Amino acid sequence: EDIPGRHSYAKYNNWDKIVAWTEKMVHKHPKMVSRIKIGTTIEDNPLYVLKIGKRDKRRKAIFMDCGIHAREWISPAFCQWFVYQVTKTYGKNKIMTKLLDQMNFYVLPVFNVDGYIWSWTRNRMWRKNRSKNQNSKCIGTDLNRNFNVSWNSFPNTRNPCADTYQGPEPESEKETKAVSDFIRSHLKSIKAYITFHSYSQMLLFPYGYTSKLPRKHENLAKVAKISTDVLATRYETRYIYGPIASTIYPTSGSSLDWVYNLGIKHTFAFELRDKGKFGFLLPESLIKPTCKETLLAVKFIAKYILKH
Ligand code: ING
Ligand code: ZN
Repeated sequence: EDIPGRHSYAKYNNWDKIVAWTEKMVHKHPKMVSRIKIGTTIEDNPLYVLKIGKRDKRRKAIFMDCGIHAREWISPAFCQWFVYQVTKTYGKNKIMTKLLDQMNFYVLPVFNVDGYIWSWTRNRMWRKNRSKNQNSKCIGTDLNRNFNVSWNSFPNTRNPCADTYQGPEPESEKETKAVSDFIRSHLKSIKAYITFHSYSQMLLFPYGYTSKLPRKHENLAKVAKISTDVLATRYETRYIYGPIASTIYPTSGSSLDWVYNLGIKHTFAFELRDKGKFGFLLPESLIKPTCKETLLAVKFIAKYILKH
C-alpha cells in the first residue's frame, strides 16, 4: 500500500493524486460511488463531490467537506480515509452496512483546490483560495468567511490582506457558490452537514456570528458530547465541544452557520489534531490514528441522524 509516489492513506496526497484516487474509487465501486462535478475554480480546477450510497432511492444524506482551508492537510486526508473505510467495510461491518443501506454521503474531499495546490507547491501555510482582489496586491478570500450569513459583521474579515478576508460579497467565490448551490438543491435529503478543519481538537456547532445559542442547542451539545466521548475511546484524544463563538472565536460568513440557518439542524465542525505541537504540520505518522478516532465520532453522528 505505501509505495513511494503512489496514493496512500497514510500520507498526504497532492491534488493530482486525489483526482486519480476519486476515479479509482468510482471504478472500484461503481454501484456505490459516483463522482459529481459541482463546479470549477478560477484556476479551472474541478470541484468533485463523491456520492456514496445506493444510486436508486431518494434518501437521507449527510454532506461532508474537507480542505476548505489550504494548509489543513489532515482534513482532506480524513475525507479520503472516510470514503475508503465506508466502501471497504460495507457488507462487513454491521453499522456501516446499515448506514449505507439507508443513507447517502456526499463527500467533498478538497473544497479549496487552488489553495491546496498552492500550499503544496509555493506556500505550505496558505489558507485562502487564490482569487485576485481589486485594489489590493494581496491574493485570496477565506472561503469560510464568504458564506451568506451575517456576512461583513466583523472588522477583521474586511482586509484583503488578512487570512480571514471575507471577499467582495457573499458567495463571490466560485467554490462557495458551487457548494451553496449544491446544498440548496439537495436540501430535502441533506439532514446533516459536517466540515473538517485543523487544528485544536474541538467539535463545534453554531453559532459563530452571535453568542446567542441555536434553538436546538441542547441537542447539538448532546450529540457533540457523545461524539467526543466516542472519539476518545480509541487513543484517549481529548476534544472540547461547544458553540463556535464561545469555544474558538466569533466568526461571520462560515459555512456551518449558513447551513444551519438554511434549516439543516445537525451541523458540526471538527477541528482535528493536534493542539499546537505540530499544528498544521501534523506528521504523516499521525494521519491514521487521527482518521481512525475521527471516524468513530462521524459514525456516531451518522447513526444519530438515522434515528432522528
Ligand atoms: N478554524 C475555523 C475558522 O474558520 C471555524 C473555525 C469552524 C469557524 C467552523 C467557523 C465555523 O477559523 C480554522 N482553523 O480554520
Ligand atoms: Zn480551517
